[in-house]
Amino acid sequence: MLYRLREAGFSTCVFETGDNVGGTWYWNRYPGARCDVESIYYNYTFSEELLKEWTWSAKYAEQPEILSYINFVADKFDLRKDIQFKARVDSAQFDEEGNRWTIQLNNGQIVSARYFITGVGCLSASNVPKFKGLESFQGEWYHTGRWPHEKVDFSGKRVGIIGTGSSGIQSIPAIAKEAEQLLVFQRTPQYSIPARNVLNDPDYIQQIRENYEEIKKNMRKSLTGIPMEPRNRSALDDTPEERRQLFEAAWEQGGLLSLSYAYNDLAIKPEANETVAEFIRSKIRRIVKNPEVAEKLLPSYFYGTKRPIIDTDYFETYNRDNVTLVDVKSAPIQEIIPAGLRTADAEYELDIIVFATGFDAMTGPLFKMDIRGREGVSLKEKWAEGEQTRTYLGISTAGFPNMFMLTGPESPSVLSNMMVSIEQHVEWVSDCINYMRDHHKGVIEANVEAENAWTKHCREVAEPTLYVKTDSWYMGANIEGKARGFQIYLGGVGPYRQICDDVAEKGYEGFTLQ
Ligand code: N01
Repeated sequence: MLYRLREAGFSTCVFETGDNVGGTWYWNRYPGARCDVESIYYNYTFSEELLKEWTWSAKYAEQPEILSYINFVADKFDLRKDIQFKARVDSAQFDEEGNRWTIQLNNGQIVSARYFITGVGCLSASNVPKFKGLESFQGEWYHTGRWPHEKVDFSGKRVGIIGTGSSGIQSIPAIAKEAEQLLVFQRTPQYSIPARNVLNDPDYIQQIRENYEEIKKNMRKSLTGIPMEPRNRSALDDTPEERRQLFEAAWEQGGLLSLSYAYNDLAIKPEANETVAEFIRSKIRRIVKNPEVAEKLLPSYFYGTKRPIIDTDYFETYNRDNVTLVDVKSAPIQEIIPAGLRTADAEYELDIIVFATGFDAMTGPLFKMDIRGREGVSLKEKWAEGEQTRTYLGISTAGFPNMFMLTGPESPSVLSNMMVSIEQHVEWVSDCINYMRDHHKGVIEANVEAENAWTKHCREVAEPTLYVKTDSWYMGANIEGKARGFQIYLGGVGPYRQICDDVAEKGYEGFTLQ
């Protein structure tokens, strides 16, 4: 966003809480952290030079490599000179007289800007559950999304990890290799399939570079920002043996979409979904040697309705002697005690607790700032009314003129390759601001009718799917007291881009420009 606005001649300043660039990849430094989108697609595409000059070492890049990439981009375009680090935005208020935003930082600085753009991410407000007694714990504790910069030494330690989402499943095999004992406190068993990570072959990278224009086009028009489409066939049209063979091939291939895309109705029909769910359960039963442990690891929600997880040796890790699975669904964690934690039926001594307990997703990062639009109404108040987010295109919201949310709620964001969705929003927002300048306009605001129609459309797209039947962070269900509702646009990255482009082509239909 900074690069584009600067290129267009706007004076732009970025405020960043951290002391360096990287966002997600700056904060999530836990052992085993890596991206679940293939590195060749998890790129910026705005500069050909970048594509030529950077070579990804592996199919799925690890966190340190992605962070180096982001630093490389920041250096190459000299971005840091317009970024203030260690500067958190506490509040942003729209001033209706001057049509400007007043932005207040935690260091007391106050900034006035015509446009206010949030690039706060969807999964940046880490969630440490409010366990009684945490402050009394005498060991060390960490959240995966706020991992320290120094190496955490697990050797010789009894480590407890709470949570088995993507972060837990990535870190459990890595921590198990170091710790003396690892206790995994699992509430909901998860589906996970092998990533099958490999080093990138130089010939393959060359081939990708030569064909990148085509690849980029396909990424942009795809459903998820990854150039793959679901197989156009119902799981129920194949025989059990045909399905087994197909799932087996997908399992061998590994990766984020191979199983989800094996058939086109896995996210819609419960009976179709059950075929893939049972296939993964059969794999878990086969991999985990202790049948009692295997049984506890069997998931039962609809596959794919939480972010599919890909792993390296996750289920195999339960065959290690130093790893114990503790079911905290049947006996929930009751409190943290000085020596460890207590569940409903036992006490566990721990030196280190790792919270892999996720995030207050989508709205959490926005609500950490006190954002106030017309008449001093806060975003939090606005979205509390009617108990759901309301946006126009997931980019803007009525009553908050000249504010844009990159990958905001009700855009495809986390259901896609974030790089593609981020770039699409950046292009759209910078084109819009350019348009405003070229047409001598100073204020743009979403109309309430357009916003209501978009929000309704988002719900209508999600409603017939199985996503809405699972308690997940997509639904806001992981945060106590948070309103339930599917917070992401499910219509797909390509169709969504078309909708946004059409709005722009029609002179920003659904917005009022003054
Ligand atoms: O968080 P999660 P995450 N007692 O919310 C458990 C992205 N990501 O950080 O399911 C006990 O998925 C909770 O249990 P339950 C990706 O989009 C990407 O792992 O609520 N347990 C669950 O097991 C992902 O989806 C990568 O019953 C409690 C876990 O904590 C998103 O980030 C890597 C609990 C939280 O899982 C979030 O993933 C990592 C309690 N009180 C993350 N509270 C990539 O590969 C929560 N839990 C790019």
